[in-house]
This record gives sequence, structure tokens and C-alpha cells, in this order.
Amino acid sequence: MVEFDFDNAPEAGLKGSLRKDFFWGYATAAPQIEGAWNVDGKGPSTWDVLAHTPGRVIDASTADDACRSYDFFREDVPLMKSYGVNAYRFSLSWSRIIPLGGKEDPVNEAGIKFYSDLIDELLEANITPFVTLFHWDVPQALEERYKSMLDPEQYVPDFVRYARMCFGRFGDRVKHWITYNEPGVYALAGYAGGAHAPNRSSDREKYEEGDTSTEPWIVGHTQLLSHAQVYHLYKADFAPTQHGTIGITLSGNWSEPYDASSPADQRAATRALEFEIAWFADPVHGTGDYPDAMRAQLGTRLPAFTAAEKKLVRGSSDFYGMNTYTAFFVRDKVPPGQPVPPEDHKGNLAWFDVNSVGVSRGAESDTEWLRTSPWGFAKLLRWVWDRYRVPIYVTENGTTARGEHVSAPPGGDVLNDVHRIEFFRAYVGEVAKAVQQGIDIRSYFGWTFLDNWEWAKGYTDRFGVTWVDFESEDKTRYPKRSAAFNREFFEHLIAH
Ligand code: GBH
Repeated sequence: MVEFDFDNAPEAGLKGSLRKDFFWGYATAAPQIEGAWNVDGKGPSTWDVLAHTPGRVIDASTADDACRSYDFFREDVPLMKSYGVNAYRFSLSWSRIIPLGGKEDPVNEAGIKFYSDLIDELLEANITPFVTLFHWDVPQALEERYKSMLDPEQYVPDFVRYARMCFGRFGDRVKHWITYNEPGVYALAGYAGGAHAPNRSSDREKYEEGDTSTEPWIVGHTQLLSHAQVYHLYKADFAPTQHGTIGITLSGNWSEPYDASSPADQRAATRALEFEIAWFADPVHGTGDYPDAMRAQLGTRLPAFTAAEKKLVRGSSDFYGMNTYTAFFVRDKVPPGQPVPPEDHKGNLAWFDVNSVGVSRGAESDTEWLRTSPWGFAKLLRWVWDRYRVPIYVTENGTTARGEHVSAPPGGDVLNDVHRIEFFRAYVGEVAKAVQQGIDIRSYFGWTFLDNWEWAKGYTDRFGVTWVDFESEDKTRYPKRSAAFNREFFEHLIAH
């Protein structure tokens, strides 16, 4: 059924602008959808522990069942297919595959079989799998043994062995690999702010352990080094026969000066992009080292790369994996000349929803930090392309919408998600325009396929194009209208 007439809309001129082999679909993460947290041999992850610790999740929920995707993937793949996608991005749970996580620890064949079956199901439906090795769930055993990423000497070989196992068992069928999802968010939310696993922070009122001034930078460094080793492992031992691509996905929102005419605000906006994005993107896609602005503020608290490490990290991604949601107006927090506190981990910034001349960053969603800011997305695509010149894979982008958090069975109103449709219409439109301007963009994954367990926010934030009834035994799925919208929009945009 054709519901949206793009040939007689502002998007008419975007018809056929995306390459024939453009990948589009939805992204998910294992801890947010799978459930089956202790089933068939799976070991606990740091997120399982967080969810079972009172006070850590705002609605006191766990992900024990989540969407039960572990049980229902054979129904989910056809549902996804009905949404018109040609690709699906999902993550593997490390502790489902290696319950204790370590390089000498036993492998769980039941966990391997689950992912293997899912991959087969997708390929049968002509849906290309994009597989993320790490979307935030460290095996709890590694946290207890040696504090996981805080001990790179022990952690790196464990991650490398896990990756080798995945390439060996799934790489005959999986040709698109992502090592880490948002290493920066993982480091900051888990080791600076503390709200995410493993709940470390200097904030002693809330968290028992941690040091916001040092740990996030160590954890970021560990992710870069282990990512790079895995990249080269894949290139040396698997790519020659498997012919796949591999890269890293970075989180990054656009930052705009609060007062566009103020040089100080302009510098603050650039610094924001460097702390959030170039922290990882410069070492991997650019200079091979951390940005000067970070070194200037953080000094020796930011680890240094040896010459050999630089060489290993630089160029270690076949593409720029981009997760992005919104944009902010920023300016300096602490005025020039005064010391920035060592706990500051975002580049000394103050954030605004409205700029100095009263312009809003965009329409509100159901989520405090997230507004519809396609103008910022357009600038971000340009900035990343100009600075790094590598093909861009948009690996996550999406929104919540007001009023969807109701827990009664859905009526028509909840499923008619106009706010989300407008979000996708604007953002996906920017992808097509950027491609027309010569930016090499090869995928778009909406976040997300199903309403899911939104980490420390539990079930209160619904990002899906499918409404999930979490009260029901089978987590009943109801397609929202945005799923139909995207199907028709990509049909219009992708060249035939
Ligand atoms: C993505 O991260 C994740 O990859 C995905 O798993 C998640 O479900 C999705 O976003 C939606 O949240 O509260 O002002 O300090 C997005 C990056 C960075 C967004 C941290 C939220 C907290 C902002 N996230 N940010 S604030």
C-alpha cells in the first residue's frame, strides 16, 4: 500500500539519489532486546548486574526478558522484512558466546548456535547482517577478575580471542563487522557520569568506586588499542578468504556556537566536536593521535600512544560508523583563565536548547537530550567528510516521541507516530541531500526496530518503529506508522 506520495512532495528531487547497493534497516543491541539473560549457558554481563542492583534503573526494571528476541527472532525477521529493509545491525552478547569472557575460558555452543541461526534466517530473507561485537555488555567475570578495560594488558587479549571466535564461526556469512559501538559513550557513561555499567565515577554519593578524572580516558584508550588489534587480525587472517569489511562506530552529535558571532563560542563548539568525536576519530581516521584541545585540558591524564600504537590505530577502520541523534548550542562553562576541574570530561562546556538569538535546536521528543535537529545532522555529515574523507555508514539515528510510554495496549494514536515520521523524513532527507553533494554515504540504520530496554532508563524511553507491549507474555509487537513511512521513503530514494 502506498501511503506517501514522494513524487509530488519536496523530496521529489531526491528520487534515486542513494546508490543501488545502499544498505538500510534498523539497529539493535543484544542487552536491550534479547532477554534470556541466564538461559542456555549465558554468563552474566555487567549490565545484568546493574539491572539487578536496586536503584540503578529508573523504573526498577531488568532486561531479564526485554523483548524476548532470543525466543522470537524467527517472527522478527519476517516482520523486519515486511518493513522493506535490506540490512539489519545487531550486536553479539560476549558472555552468551564465552560466558566467563576470558581467552582460556570455554565457549558456549548454544550461544553460538543462536547467532548462527539468526544470521541464517536473515540471509534467507535477503537481509544483510551488520554485526557489532561490543555494544556495552562486558562479561561480569572480567569485571571481577581484573576490572575489564581498566587493565588493558589482560583485557586486550581476551577481546581479541572473542573477536577471533566470532570471525571464525560467523565470518563465512557475515561480511560487515563493527568492533565497538560508541566507545566514548561507553567510557563516559560508565566511568565518568557513572549511570551506565560498570557504575564507576568520582561521585561518592552515588557510586562506591571510580575516578572520573582518569578512568574514562584509560577505558577509551583500551578500546582503541583492542579495536585496532582486532581490525588487523581480521585483515590478516580472515579478510583474504571472507572478503568482509570492518570498522568502528562512533557517537557524535553536532555542536553549534551559542552565539554564532562570538569567537569564544566558536572555539567551544569545535572543542565539543573534538572531545566527543575526534577523541576516537582523529586517532583512527585522522592524525593518529588525540586532538590538541584534549591534550591541553587533560594533560597526562589522557594516555599517550607509542609510535607503534599510533601506527596500529591509524587507518584501522574501513569506514566511518556514525551514530547521531541531535544537536546542541554550546559555549565555555568555566571562563578563560580559570582552571577547569579534573572531573570535566566534555571539554568545559555549557549546553543550551535555544541560542543567543532565540532559535531552538529543534522539536522536543520524549527524551530530555534529544531534539529533532536535522540541520545539525547536515553539518555533521559535512564536517566528518571534510575532516576524514572515508565512506560514512550511518549506523544509528532515531527518536522517541511524546506519549508513547503508556503501558496500555496500543490504540491507533500511539501507532500513528507523526513526530517520528517527521524526524525520519528530515534526517533521511539530509542523507540523500548530502549524497547529492558528493558525500559518500553507504548505509542508514534507524534506531530502532523494537521499543526496548533503554539501559538505565528501563522501559520508559521508546525508540522503536514497532510498539512493544511489555506487559504481555509474548511482548506483542505492533508496527508504528513510521515503519511504513521509511519503507516507502527508501523505496523512493534508492536507485533501482
Ligand atoms: C545510543 O547512544 C546507543 O547506542 C543505543 O544503545 C541507545 O539505545 C540509543 O542511543 C538511545 O539512547 O543525559 O544529557 O547526559 C546514543 C548516545 C550518549 C545518548 C549519552 C544519551 C546522554 C545525554 N547517548 N547521552 S545526557
